[in-house]
Amino acid sequence: MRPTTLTKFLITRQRDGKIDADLRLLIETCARACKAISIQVNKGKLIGAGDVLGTQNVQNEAQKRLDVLSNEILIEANEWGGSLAAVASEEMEAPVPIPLPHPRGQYLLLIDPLDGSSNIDINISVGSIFSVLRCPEGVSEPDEKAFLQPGREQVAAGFALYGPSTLLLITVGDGTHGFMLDPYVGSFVQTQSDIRIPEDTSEFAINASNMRRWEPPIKRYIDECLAGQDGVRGRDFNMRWVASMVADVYRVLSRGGIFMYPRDAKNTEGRLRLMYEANPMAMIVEQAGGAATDGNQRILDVQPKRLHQRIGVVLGSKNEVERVTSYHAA
Ligand code: AFP
Repeated sequence: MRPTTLTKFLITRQRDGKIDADLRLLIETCARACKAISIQVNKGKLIGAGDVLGTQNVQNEAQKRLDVLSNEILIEANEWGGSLAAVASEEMEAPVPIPLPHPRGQYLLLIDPLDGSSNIDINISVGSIFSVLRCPEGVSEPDEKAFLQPGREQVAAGFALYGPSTLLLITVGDGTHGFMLDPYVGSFVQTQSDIRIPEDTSEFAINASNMRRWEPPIKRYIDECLAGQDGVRGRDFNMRWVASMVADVYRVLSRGGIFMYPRDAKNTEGRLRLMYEANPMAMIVEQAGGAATDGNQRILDVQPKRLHQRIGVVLGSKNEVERVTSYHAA
């Protein structure tokens, strides 16, 4: 049987009434932009992808050429289609309403155009993350306030992973599905259907250099993992940390695991951004049978206060996330 392409996958969901034509076009446009970004990622030092440009983003982080290029590619790809009312990005302080003469649509797009920037110049996988919300009724000039919706309001979420293969993981609310770019044809072909994250795991992902800053429940959980079979867990654990959320989350989707970037004494809100990192990843993980909290509460229930606010993240295999959450409640 011929493989299912992303277009066929989306047309099928449109026919089933799960998505409308505007959302289908929006997802396809993001996927096409990710193909273009993938090509730039692969050019690496040939285009100075990791060169610092001397500018800073709203997070006061030095912008690299690929950060800016990826943002431009995603913005330009999405501004003329008519699906969107506005776009918000990690790389831009304020949301950008779709400019006239382009028609505006009913959706809001939030992007982390290049996740894992610290890995660009060492040739380690990076990615792009996107989240889709509905523009509130009657809002003709969407500003930051229009975007401040809890993650449970997302109608779609996805990320691209620019690794040995270029992958696209998406959900429109009926499971999480994986696609791989066939570079010979130029299409995303479905390779994973209705991904299920194992509820148990013996693999954790955390930046252990922050250990001295962790809150007690996190310290307790990691100490127990490190104690292995000699401790209360009765089994040994493995550790991974890529420093690209997209790569760590894809590993969790593929074989289970728990990914943690908790708030700590230095990053008291957390390091990861709620609106365009934690929320889309939380939807993707929950749709695959996993769980995602900030240590205390479900990430998708958090009411955002600011577009670029940060949050602690504990996500992945359901039983392990619930254990960490129970330690916070103890
Ligand atoms: P950059 O895009 O600035 O490299 O940040 C990546 C990220 O937001 C997320 O993808 C990683 O999991 C996390 O930060 C890595 O943070 P550390 O560099 O502190 O380990």
